[in-house]
Amino acid sequence: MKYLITSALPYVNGTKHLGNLVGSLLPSDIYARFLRLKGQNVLYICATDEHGSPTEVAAKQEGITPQELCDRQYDIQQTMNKFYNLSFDYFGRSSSANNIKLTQYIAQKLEENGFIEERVIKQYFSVDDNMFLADRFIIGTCPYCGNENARGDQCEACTKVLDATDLINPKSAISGSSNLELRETKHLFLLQSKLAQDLEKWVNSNETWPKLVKSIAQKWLKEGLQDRCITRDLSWGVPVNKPGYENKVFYVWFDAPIAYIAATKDWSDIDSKNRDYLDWWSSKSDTKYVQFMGKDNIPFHTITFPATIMGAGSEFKQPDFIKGVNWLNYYDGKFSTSSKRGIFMNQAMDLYPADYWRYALVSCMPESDDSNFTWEGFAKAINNDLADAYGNFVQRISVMNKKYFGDAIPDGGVETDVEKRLESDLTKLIQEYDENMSNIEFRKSVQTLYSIFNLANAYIAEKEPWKRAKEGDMQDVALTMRYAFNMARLCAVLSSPIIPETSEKVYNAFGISQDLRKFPSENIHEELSVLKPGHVVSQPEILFQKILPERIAELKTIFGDENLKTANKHGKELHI
Ligand code: B3M
Ligand code: ZN
Repeated sequence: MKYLITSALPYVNGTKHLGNLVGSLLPSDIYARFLRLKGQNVLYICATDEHGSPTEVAAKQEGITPQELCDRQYDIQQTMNKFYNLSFDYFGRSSSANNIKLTQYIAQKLEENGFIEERVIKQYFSVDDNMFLADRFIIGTCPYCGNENARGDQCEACTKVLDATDLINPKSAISGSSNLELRETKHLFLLQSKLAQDLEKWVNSNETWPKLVKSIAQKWLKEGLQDRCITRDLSWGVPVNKPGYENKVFYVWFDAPIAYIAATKDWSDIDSKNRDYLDWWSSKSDTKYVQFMGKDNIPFHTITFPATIMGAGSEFKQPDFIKGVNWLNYYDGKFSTSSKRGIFMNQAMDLYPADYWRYALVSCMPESDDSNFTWEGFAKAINNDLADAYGNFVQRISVMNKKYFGDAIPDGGVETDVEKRLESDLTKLIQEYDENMSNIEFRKSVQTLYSIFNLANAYIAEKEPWKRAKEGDMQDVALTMRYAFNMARLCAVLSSPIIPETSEKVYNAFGISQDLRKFPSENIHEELSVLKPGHVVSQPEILFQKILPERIAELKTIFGDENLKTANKHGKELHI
């Protein structure tokens, strides 16, 4: 069996915030790294999501072409991917030639199979902007609550879902012009209603999906599947391959998930390694396909994309597991790209190393419910878990060993009950960690990891090598040091999916070669004697710097804090 992993594709509309990182990019990376550590065959794919009216409008506002905007944003995203150590096998673009071809191919299959219908609808055309406006680009007065700035798809004040035609005094959000005309325009509709039964069967057959994911999918099914308009009057997007549709493109949510497949094809096309994307994507392949995303993306991945694949003839894989993540809030208010609230991936880059963010974000990952990012929580994760428990352990044993034995791991000593207990405690914890990681429950995984760090410290505390040294029992000190370094190796290996850069530092300082960087076997006794007497070790740099109270106060002034609570009450994320 092999694993195909995809992360929801980041939009190119502005810089991503930590909520985007925690929702899909980070968990997918951790899972990919964990599986590789276990020796699994993994293909980890992502891409930028480039199409849609927000891109077209943003480019227009900047006076550049959508292509130029996407090129720039792609580079920015790649810089961030590199900084945060996101280990994609391939990071593509939804605007790639392969995606255009594949999207058109799938649309054609849908049509051949009778799942596409042409319908004429009425839509606002902005005469001054010279374009049809997507619902969210129309603002006006909400007919329900009187909010004068309601958007055509939803009123933020009363949260009612709207049609643009519901708005009183509608105007263009782009130019402010109220010179709007309701014009007739024809579009292609995906007949999801015809697929409802098959979809329901498929959703219900997936017994291992997380509750959140299944309940969102079932809610949509229960409300009755609407046929979906899959084309738009825009010029930036995948051209519609049908006469009469020359000025239209496919809707961004139609082509974006297809880009998972197309990016895999891009990857297989890169060199002459004889790869075939269908080895991973064919519905007949032995791939286990796992998707990662924020909760707002769940309907598209459990209903509309699966419907697309089914209607087109089911030649491609459907996901086996969908990891949906709730909202990460910033002091109880939403992170938001559009309202520039919270911490952005590029700001975070300038503040702390990637591993600080990775670890702290997993510690507050909104897995079972929405959760909060606070600077206090961030500092606690770094100070307690990383600096005190892990970093300090690694430093202490290096310093002690140097003092008592020089540059190499010492020989001597006989195992005592303390070592036996360490082995059995560690065996249990590693099993628990393996289980949590395999079940894609990362918050629990990090708690287990912290227990493993603590176990290492407790071992040293119990053995008191400094006392034994004073008493002249250097044999036992040697034994303790040997166990401690082996414990440190295991800490580095086990934590590597979460904090890979730190593991690299420990590997380098302790001379841990590639073949010793694998997930431990069940024989923990053996695992604790991998680094043998005579193995040369050096002292690593300080692994983590503590975050002091003054600094927390400073960060709270820069980024805001709980005062945001009230200000953000209506601050709903704009999902464009
Ligand atoms: N770009 C939404 C998002 O970034 C969207 C995901 C597409 S996945 C095919 O939240
Ligand atoms: Zn309203």
